[in-house]
Amino acid sequence: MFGSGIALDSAALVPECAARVSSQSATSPADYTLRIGASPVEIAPKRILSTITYNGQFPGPLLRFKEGQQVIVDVHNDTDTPDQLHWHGQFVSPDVDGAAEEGTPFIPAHGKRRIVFTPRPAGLRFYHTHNRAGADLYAGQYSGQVGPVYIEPKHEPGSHDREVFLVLKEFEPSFSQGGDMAQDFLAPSTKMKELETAGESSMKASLAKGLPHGYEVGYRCFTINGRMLGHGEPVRVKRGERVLFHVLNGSATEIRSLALPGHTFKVVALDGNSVPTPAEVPVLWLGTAERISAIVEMNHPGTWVMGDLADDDRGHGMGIVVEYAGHKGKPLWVPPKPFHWNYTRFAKVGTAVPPPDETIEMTFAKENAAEEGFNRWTINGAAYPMTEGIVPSTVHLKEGNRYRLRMRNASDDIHPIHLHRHSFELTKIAGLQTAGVMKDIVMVGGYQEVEVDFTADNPGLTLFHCHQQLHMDFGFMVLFDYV
Ligand SMILES: [Cu+2]
Repeated sequence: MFGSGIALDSAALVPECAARVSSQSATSPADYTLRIGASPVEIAPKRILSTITYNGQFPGPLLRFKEGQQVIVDVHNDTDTPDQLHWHGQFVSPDVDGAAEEGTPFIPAHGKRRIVFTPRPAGLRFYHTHNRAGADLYAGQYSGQVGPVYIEPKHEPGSHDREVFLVLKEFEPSFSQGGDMAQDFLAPSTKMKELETAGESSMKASLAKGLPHGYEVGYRCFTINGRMLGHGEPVRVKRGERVLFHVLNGSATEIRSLALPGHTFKVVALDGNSVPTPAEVPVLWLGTAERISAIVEMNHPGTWVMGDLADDDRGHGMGIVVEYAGHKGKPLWVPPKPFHWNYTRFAKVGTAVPPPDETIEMTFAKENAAEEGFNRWTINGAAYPMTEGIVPSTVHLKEGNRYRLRMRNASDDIHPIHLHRHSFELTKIAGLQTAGVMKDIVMVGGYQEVEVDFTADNPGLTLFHCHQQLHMDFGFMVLFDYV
């Protein structure tokens, strides 16, 4: 389904042809223009905050591309800070991908960069800043620099009446010590004893030395499509309609849930990739940067709150009203029955994956409050250096080989783990074998083990990291290269 003749990019063309493409690209008008700049965002009447956005709006504009058809995007940076714009989930070159660690040039402060690439693969992708924020809660993904991308496939399966894009996002962050993140929603729930023992004893030792818990980030306001619950346009539907929701968790740090009382979601794609077994679920769960495409059959007329399961977060705005034609009145929320999120529900049935050419072992660990009160994160004992330049790669790939990443989480946090410029196949989730689900982010549960397989088919520096901003900024990254 991937990597085979979907599109030629300019690098694959013969040299003179490539030169013609790039000279055309230099003079042609851009297909899209994005401007990075400070702007007000009105999340509710008279509730206006100032943040960095794309084109003065939140979320950033929906960019619709056609699979395999080259696009030109001009990015202007009206801020004082050089920026990186990452094309999340796309198979682009390191020069375009938008990660300083891979060597992508910065979009200079008060400058511009023209980006030319061939969008692929089809499906729901997104773009966001890839700047490090560190302790600055106005920077990186704490800002409003998030926008959806939809890459239209060559053949769209037309089993829905219309599409609705939802971008979930928190604002007004602040530091706290200790958090209240949902932990018990993942299935299977199997934990590994040795990971738990390692994590607990390291935490105990740190607290015994008198250190407090490392910083976490909390938020005051919660929005869908930039508006707090009840303050935006409702999703207006008709009975019998089949609405395809494209949901993007644009959070810097949080895991989100979403339910619509009296309705179920038929999940058709995860991270933009069609799943082998579409299945109906009452609740969606999305780690930071995950996307879900799901069809809802509108067969339960009324006025409903589609919102997060956490009462506090929904109460502070994390929801949107769904209103049937002819129905007015106060939107109703009804909590769903307990439900566990299991990626393997959408997997290929009765298939085993072949063994990989090589397995890359990774253990994730937390050094509590080790970095001026922030947790330091390590992969196999090493934290990624917090420097601006490129540091040497520590994982070396051979083109064409199939790799298995065996990820062992020796911390109690859930980590949404992301691989740039490639998709991976989920092959084992907390002890359960699986196949066929293609993603670019996977939540690795506390003290759990997850395995994903990928083919090294896109040469160049490739960043692997936890997508939780506070984790990636404090060591939770590693760079792959091709040898
Ligand atoms: Cu993490």
